[in-house]
Amino acid sequence: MKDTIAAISTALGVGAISIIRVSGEDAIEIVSKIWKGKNLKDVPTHTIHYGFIVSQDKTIDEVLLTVMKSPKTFTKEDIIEINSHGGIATTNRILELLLLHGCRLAEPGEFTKRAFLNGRIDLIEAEGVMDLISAKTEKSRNLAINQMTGQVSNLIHELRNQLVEVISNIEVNIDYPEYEDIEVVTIEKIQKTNQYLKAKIEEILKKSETGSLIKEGIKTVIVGKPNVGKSSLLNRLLEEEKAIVTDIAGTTRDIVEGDILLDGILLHMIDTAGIRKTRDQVESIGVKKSLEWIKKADLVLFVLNNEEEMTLEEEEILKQIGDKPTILIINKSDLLAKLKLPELTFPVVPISALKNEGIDELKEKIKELFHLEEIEQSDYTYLSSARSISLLKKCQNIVESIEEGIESQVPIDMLEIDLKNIWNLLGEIIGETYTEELVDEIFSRFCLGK
Ligand SMILES: Nc1nc2c(ncn2[C@@H]2O[C@H](COP(=O)(O)OP(=O)(O)O)[C@@H](O)[C@H]2O)c(=O)[nH]1
Ligand SMILES: [Mg+2]
Repeated sequence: MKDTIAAISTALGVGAISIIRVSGEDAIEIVSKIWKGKNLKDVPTHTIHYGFIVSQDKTIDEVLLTVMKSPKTFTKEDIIEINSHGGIATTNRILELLLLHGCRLAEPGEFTKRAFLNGRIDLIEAEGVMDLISAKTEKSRNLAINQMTGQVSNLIHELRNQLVEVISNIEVNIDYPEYEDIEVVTIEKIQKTNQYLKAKIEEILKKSETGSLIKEGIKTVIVGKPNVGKSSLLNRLLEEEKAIVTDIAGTTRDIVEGDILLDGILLHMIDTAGIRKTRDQVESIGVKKSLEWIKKADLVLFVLNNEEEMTLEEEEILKQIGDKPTILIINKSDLLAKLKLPELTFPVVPISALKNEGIDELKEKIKELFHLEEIEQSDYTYLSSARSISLLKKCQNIVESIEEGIESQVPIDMLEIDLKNIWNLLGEIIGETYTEELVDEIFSRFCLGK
């Protein structure tokens, strides 16, 4: 980790300002080689300076330079940020000069990775940084900022604090086995802590579903046979002419996608019609393909045509949807009804995409299905990464086995092993213990320069 790294931290393109970031032991020394202005070694930390980036006495750019000296910096290393003029040529030239004088090009997320490895932030907070950058909605921004600033980590710390207490109690018990009543007291303590863990973990996991919803949005597929009005519906939902509506069956060729916000939650919609490629398949609904899409979705909008009877393909798909959240949309309700619905448990919403009727009712039904109105405005402390959720689920399993263990009078030192396992798994969530592969995997998903 001795390398001094450099990267462009702003989006590369034409813009007023670019920021090139340098971090590492030699940051000040390397930047000094291409800098004309105050001596950077002498300036106080966290100060900003006016000067020039130069190469062999030629001026490359007029810049402002921020000097942040170790250890109170994002990476805990010396950091210099060069605010240059924007634009591809200048920005790249400055980066090039830095690399020429001894910097290494940073890997994606390497600044944040150093912040983590140097103990400045934990793994949940690092994931929060990434989520904040990729947040598309106000709700997901809220979620990310709470994660980044440690509120979510605190949930884990609280659980661990309870564990420490009971584990140390067991240690005492093992050290002084001659006090018989200590054993009874210890079992009681374990039981109490375990009940606490059980309730808390359950609560966090339940809330985490909301967290994923806020973070990932609802992936929605619009399925149905050609000409039922899928593209028309998507247009209505998007309130723009994005999907091309046509009265020749199956002529929508492209996968048409679009996002809308429902109560601040992103609904990402895909008109699956574009997946049918060959002309002779036009009349078929593509049972297999549709089911593949349905499998990947969080929500299925199944569109039927009010003025036609159901086809075998449609019945087949409905049979196989299972418990996937689904809304049956009876479109063309402005026309004479010929459709006969079999007994079904799915909610049904009649609409007319043509006349723009029933669209609000559909939105309401979606909100109801995902309990969107129940998402609390004030509390955005949710565990939201798949990684941490799966670790917490492992904790939940162990908690259950401890519960059984107490009942079947398993020796205390066996219970202690389980408690310590929970402690370790919780440690993995915040990144107290980690493998190199995991860390590489997490940070490789970051942007360059972050
Ligand atoms: N009468 C009526 N026609 C509709 C309605 N929705 C769509 N259509 C018409 O049905 C045809 C097929 O619509 P389209 O959205 O392209 O269907 P898709 O093949 O499922 O994407 C077009 O001519 C639309 O104008 C509706 O609610 N009522
Ligand atoms: Mg279409």
